[in-house]
Amino acid sequence: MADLEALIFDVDGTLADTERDGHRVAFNLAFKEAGLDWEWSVELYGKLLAVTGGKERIRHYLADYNTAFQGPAELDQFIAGLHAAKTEHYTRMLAEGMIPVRNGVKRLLQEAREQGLRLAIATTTTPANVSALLQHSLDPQAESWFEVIAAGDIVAEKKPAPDIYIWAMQQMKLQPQACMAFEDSHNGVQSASRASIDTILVTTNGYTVEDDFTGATLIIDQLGEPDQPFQRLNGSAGDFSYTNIEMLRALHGRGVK
Ligand code: XBP
Ligand code: MG
Repeated sequence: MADLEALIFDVDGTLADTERDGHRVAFNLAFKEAGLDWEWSVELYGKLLAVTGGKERIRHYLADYNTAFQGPAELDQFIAGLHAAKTEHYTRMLAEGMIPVRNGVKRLLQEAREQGLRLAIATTTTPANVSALLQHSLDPQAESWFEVIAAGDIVAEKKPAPDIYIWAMQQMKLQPQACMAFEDSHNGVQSASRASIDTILVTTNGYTVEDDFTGATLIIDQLGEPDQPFQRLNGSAGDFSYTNIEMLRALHGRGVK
């Protein structure tokens, strides 16, 4: 096995629990502002998450859940406009400090930096959302911690396609064997796995806990902290009770029994 050289992180659901009280709320604000009576409930949004990408998700909603809606002739433009408004709301919410990063995220990233591991992001969300989250929820300088930020429409096919992970690894000139991926969802695990990354750590959240994580190495409920152990849902974490770099190196080399 090649040495572990880089950690590649998903954003939504992984770095922060952004979907239910972040993206969903921002979509609804954008709909209301546009004079639409669409309201994505917590439950409906869970179903819509099957499709990644905000613009793609709106299109999916119209095709499968709101077929009566008579859209304008320029539907792409209409959806892009709604989505741009949603991004404005979402980034404002982040700037107001409404969404913290998940347990263990900041500590693990700091440890990784101290130990010379390379860091990247591979996400479906819009680049402006990543910048706002890193800056406001993690650290004002956090964007500079990541060598590559692969996001949104930079690739044609979003997760579960492998394109975004492949793009990130190409930018870093790294083979998948030297990388480890951090994900929270079925679509994310599929994407990393189809990009040939075979060490995938999943931290679940309310929307994804029932997902099929075939291809993941270890599934836990959170990265955890020394005083807040993770709960292991599948796979082996050995004697580790919170995620640190030592655990990641062991997982990568399959040293955890
Ligand atoms: C995240 C997404 C994104 C966000 C919304 O998936 O699918 O679409 O839900 O962001 P992942 P945008 O965590 O697998 O990257 O509206 O900017 O697309
Ligand atoms: Mg995710």
